[in-house]
Amino acid sequence: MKKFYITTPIYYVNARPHIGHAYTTIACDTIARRQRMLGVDTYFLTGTDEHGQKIERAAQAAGKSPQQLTDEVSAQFRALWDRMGLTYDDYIRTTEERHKKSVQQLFRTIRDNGFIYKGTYTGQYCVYDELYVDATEPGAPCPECGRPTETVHEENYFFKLSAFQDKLLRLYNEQPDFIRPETRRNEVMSFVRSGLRDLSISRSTFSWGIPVPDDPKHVIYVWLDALANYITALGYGTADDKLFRKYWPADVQMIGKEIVRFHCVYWPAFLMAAGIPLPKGIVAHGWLLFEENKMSKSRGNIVRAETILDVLGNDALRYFLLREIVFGQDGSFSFDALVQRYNSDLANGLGNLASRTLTMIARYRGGEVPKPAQVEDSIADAARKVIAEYGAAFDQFQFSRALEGAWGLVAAVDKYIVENAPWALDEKKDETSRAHLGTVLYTSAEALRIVTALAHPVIPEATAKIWAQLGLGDIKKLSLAGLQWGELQPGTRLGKIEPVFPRADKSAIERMQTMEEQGRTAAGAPEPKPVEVPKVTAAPVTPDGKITIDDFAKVELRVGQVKVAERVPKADKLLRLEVDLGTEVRQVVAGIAESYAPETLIGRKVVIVANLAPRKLRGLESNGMIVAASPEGGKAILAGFWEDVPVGTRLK
Ligand code: ME8
Repeated sequence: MKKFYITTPIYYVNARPHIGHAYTTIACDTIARRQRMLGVDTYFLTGTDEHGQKIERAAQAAGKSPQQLTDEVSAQFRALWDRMGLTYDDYIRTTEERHKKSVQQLFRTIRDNGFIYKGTYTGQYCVYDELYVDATEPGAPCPECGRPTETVHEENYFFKLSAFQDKLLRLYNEQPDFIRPETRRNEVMSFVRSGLRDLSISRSTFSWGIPVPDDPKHVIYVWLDALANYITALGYGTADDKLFRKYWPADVQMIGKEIVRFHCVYWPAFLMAAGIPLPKGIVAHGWLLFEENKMSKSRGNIVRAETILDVLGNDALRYFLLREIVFGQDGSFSFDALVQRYNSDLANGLGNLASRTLTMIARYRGGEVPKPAQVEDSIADAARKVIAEYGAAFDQFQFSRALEGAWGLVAAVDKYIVENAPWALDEKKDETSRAHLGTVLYTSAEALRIVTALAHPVIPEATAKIWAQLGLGDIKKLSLAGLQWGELQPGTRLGKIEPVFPRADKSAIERMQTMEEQGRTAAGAPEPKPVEVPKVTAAPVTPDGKITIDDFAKVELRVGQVKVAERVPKADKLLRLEVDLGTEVRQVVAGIAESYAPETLIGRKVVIVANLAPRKLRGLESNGMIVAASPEGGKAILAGFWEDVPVGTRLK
């Protein structure tokens, strides 16, 4: 039996899931479902990435232990995937014992094969991307995210990445499908051609990670730890490795485009060094944008899947993401577009075709599929073409094209029904009209069956209902392998007819927008944090992790006086302030609305981080940050002075 192994990235647990994560996971789920329907022995893996400095710091900031934070957020991801009915076969957490042991085994194997040595790393590191950055300047911006890098000076274990430059280039040349799409492949090839340096693969200045075997002062670099999940989940390097032997190498490893380098350079190099076969292909999709930016927890411009599930349901989210976005490219999300697509393709499209076809069979033929007098070649040929092209497009990850084709058939049948006017045929009562009516009803029902079967991996809930309404029983039993025109048996008795996609009105958009606004400001939400201690951690560090006085001096703290304070509409926690700094009046957006009524702040002297890069919160530009104590679980308390102090005075 053919096997198929598909993986998603494992998601960081520093914030809750959003529809960007759902996008990758839904795409993989859809592919996995289709493979299973084709009779292929399929294994689908997802999970969470729980180690590293970024998670350790997120836990600190949340006043939790790293384990506590990771347990909570990993469970949130999993609960959401379960609510969405995602059919993953295993959910790996990198803090699990099985993973740790297996990663250590991988490390040992690479070391025994001579690709690991000890050295000293001095250079820049981006904690946000957990990336060693090729820059010499302390605080140099990360080339990936633009955040200031931190200087790391540590004794580390190094991986001989430089030994793999030629082998990797050979791989990309000999196996062009190793990286898809082509644009990503070209980027990776030029990166590798420009030369590969050895890679530090351990850290020793924090402890939230997997200890290096035989040298537990070091923890394994989080990307080596994380990438290994794809094989540790299968039991690699343990006594029980039957899944590894059965399913590895992976057939498809799906990722977002920002983590291509890790998956297409480091990952195959680690595997080559360990003598493990390489995955057949890494597939990188584009970004989901919201309000013109990449949707991301750090920007705070996220949309939660739960909102869409509550208002329009699971299938609406799945269909929208796969139909609207050209896979591989960036695509914008908006509630307007979601509702429009839902109404046009699901409510008025498939939903309407199902209800009119089934209702007519119920009304004109007592709920029994009639025998057609002839095969309607125009529709049958169109259906055959769709079946062939749908599979081919799917295999190329062109979900949007596949669905467009299938919905082309929906439109063709709609037109066919209108042109043949079954309601008029029913009125005529003569034998020819009766036979013709049988043909029209059968043809419509058979086309509906085919679209339903093809669309099942994408919109599993509604298609299961339509399938049962067509009298075909449990769609899970359907094999896609032999799907062809004419299999619908005349005489099949329909099931109970119920609408599957009720039309959404304008209020759906408003409801979702309001839910998102509330969700963003609700407890536990990753509210953009205008109230926090200055990010001195982002400044360069000395070898023992302390910053120098020069580094602290980079943070410009000044006394300001609040001139204007008002609530930000629909944001429970935010206030918009105008703060006089002596030389200018600045707009600052601060998350202190729960602690202070706006009117109590007018005239108050506060501490402002004056040289913070501007950022937007709820569309308002915030030029600086107000300093406050943020007690765990409590409300923010503004820093202030007992004595009077002139506006604009610098704190140092
Ligand atoms: O990078 N648009 O985890 P992560 C599309 N732990 N996809 C998006 C997206 C968006 N706006 N935002 C997130 C990590 N994603 C590492 C991976 S793998 C060994 C370790 C999806 O939580 C997309 O798949 O930052 C992206 O690659 C992934 O989530 C990043 O999730």
